[in-house]
Amino acid sequence: SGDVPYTTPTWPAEFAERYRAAGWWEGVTFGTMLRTRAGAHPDRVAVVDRAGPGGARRAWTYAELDLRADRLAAGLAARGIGAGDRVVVQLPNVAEFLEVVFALFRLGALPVFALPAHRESEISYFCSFTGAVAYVIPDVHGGFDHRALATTVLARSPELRHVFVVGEDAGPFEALADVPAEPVGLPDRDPSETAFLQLSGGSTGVPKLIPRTHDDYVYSLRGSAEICALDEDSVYLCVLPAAHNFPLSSPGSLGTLYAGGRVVMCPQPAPDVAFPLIRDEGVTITGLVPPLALVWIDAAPGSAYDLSTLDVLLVGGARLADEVARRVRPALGCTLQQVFGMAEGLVCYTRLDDDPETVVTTQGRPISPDDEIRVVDDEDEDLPVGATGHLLTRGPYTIRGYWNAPEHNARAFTEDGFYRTGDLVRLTPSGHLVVEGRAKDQINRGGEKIAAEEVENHLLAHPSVHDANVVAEPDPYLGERSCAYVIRRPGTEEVEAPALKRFVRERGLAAYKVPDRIVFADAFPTTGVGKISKKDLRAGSASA
Ligand code: J2J
Repeated sequence: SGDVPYTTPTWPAEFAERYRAAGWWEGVTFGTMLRTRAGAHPDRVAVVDRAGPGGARRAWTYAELDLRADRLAAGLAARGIGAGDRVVVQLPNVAEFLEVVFALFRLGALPVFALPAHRESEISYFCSFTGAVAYVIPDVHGGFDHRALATTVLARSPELRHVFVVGEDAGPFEALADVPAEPVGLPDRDPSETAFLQLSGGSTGVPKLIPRTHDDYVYSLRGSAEICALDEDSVYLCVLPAAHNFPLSSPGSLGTLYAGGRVVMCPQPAPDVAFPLIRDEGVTITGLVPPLALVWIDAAPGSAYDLSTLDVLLVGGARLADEVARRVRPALGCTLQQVFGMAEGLVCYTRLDDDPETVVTTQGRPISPDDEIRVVDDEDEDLPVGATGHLLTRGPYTIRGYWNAPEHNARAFTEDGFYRTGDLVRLTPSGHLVVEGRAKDQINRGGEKIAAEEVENHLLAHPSVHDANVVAEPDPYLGERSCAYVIRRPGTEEVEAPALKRFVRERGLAAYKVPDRIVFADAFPTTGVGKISKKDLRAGSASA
């Protein structure tokens, strides 16, 4: 219910008209997208997982997924959940992920996409900030009891009324399997309205939420499906956490459904789980972050599993080293497609017919001819082609503002609506982008984004911490890991690194955000104007 007052800038009318006239925005909602596919090929399999009893295979056809979405939408409506309501969805890679999000899309309720790794700190924030009325969880995942987490979150979130559990034992909550009811007639949604809230990698104290519309996201799915050559025979293996923007849309599970293909949910990224699934399900395409690509490259030669159906491996989320890129085809026998994307919008791909050197050395070019790219200096002045600078972008599927964050929007967007990506890039003469670095205060830990300020705030909550700065440092496997430089508070009990890590974890922060390393210092290096220099910290100069 629209009782949370918020201001979210959207595309000015002249841009919306242009994007419609150009045919980018087709006026198709997610609800209609699934319905038309189910009508065209009801008996084709839409989604497969291994989450049946005892890990049994489940396969739902398009007709089944469509009906399940209708039935779940009816059951949720009967519980008072409706258009505009926010629902935090925290599910692992199971078929119900798609059932839930399509049910919410049909209701016009907004999924808020949480990751399975999120804990009390993140989830409570999502619930309170969005005024979420429901929270959807697995019972136990990766040895962690999400029902216990939900109990805590429920106590802290005044608007939260429902917790739905996917799994065998709902505990004190309602089993999602008991919710579905006879379908009720629901009006199709307005394609220009917000369909869901995606998470920003973020560089601020609290994560920002990204409002994506049916029109803009369905266009990015269509563009992605074309560029990745998806069709009804494509089988996409969803390896990364399903809610993340990359496995959701590049081309991801939703792009695969757009193309009428089959989504296979992979419960874990390890080769001994993923490789048998590739063989057994005839997987043709998948997407990985660089550290996982490296693990697969090392495991594939000599592995017992036939991976010959795999045509395309997308790699993105963090910079892929050229040397690793060169090893993809020899090791896995498939075409590498680099992808440089962001949940805020812009997605670049190398094309399947790009020459091999371009595929190995660039992060691709944008989906849309209407994606506007600017590479600028610190004063927002355009740089010549080939020079490295800040990437600004605007286009038919890049947001014009975060959800309910006016102050932050004023900094994160230019006055004329370009999103400041925080990435440092250069353009090649062919129009491909090369990611050279980052200006935002973030750690990219093997594709998982950590906002330094968020972690610093948790460290600062410790009574023995006077000051804290979190920066990236090189890691041979992850690319980057996080290092916290901490100044102890004089006259307090001398806290050590393990206790400080435990403190942060116990505050309910996702494990991947807990600093990999903590270094105690007496002072931080400063810049000429007396600000703390993260650049010098990264270079290792804190005085101890
Ligand atoms: C270097 N940095 C990259 C790449 C993303 C597809 C693929 C990835 C994401 C994603 C996504 C990179 N090389 N190939 O949403 O649809 C860094 C940049 C970028 C940030 C966005 C998709 N690919 N990055 O990673 O919202 O810094 O989206 O701004 O999680 O990841 O992070 P995120």
